[in-house]
Amino acid sequence: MLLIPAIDLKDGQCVRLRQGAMDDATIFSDDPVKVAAHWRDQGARRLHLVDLNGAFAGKPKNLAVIRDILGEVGQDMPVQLGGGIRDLDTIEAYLDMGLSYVIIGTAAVKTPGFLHDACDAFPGQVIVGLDAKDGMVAIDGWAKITNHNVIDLAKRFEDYGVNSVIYTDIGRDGMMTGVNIEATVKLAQALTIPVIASGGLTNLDDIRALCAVADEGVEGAVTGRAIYEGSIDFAAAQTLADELAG
Ligand code: AMZ
Repeated sequence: MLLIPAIDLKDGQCVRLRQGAMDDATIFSDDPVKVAAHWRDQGARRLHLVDLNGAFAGKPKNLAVIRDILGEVGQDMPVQLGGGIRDLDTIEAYLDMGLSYVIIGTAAVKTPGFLHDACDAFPGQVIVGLDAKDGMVAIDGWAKITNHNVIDLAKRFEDYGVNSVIYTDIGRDGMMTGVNIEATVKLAQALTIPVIASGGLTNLDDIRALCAVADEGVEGAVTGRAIYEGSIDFAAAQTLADELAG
């Protein structure tokens, strides 16, 4: 079980939102490069980046700091990034900068042909981000809820050759109310590709619950507020996950 620390970028700073609301941001650091190095030093084996301004704008908005983060840690661990990725040139530019995986959310829903092309052009490097409220997929920085069901969409995308799906329960994101294990497992069971859980991870009980369903196809979990507020010690949590897997 891969525990993936998140750095959500808003105006160049490392923040956490609650349920995706931009006007409810807690600033954790104005030096995201230092934060990335910290998680590397804590033993992270992958890093999750979100360009929040980019997700709302539909194009990259935190390029300078993303470039700096990749320069600092891109050689040490794979980095995945989502937010505002809508065309092949942007993907290519990010991968050239040292990014390992792109996360595509809105564009996967609005222009599935683009997702298909991206999977063909960059095999193994495209992750789909499906962010859902009550099982329905949200787009455009979660400002819009579509009438697409998560499982139906994910099943369509797995045939394109996407690497994995990151499933975020928006209602739990940043709320410290626990991971939605049931919905995550249901999705993983419906798919042949791995699912990464996101949203709500709070304490070691979440880690234990996730490890118990790893065999269903739950490959990892993104953690944000818990590691910044200290309800989880990142290194201890990854160690526990490794012990439970071993
Ligand atoms: O918190 C939010 N409002 C938010 C967020 N964290 N909105 C989008 N995102 C993330 C998704 C995914 O990783 O979880 O941005 C990525 C998708 O971006 P896009 O631009 O492809 O929909």
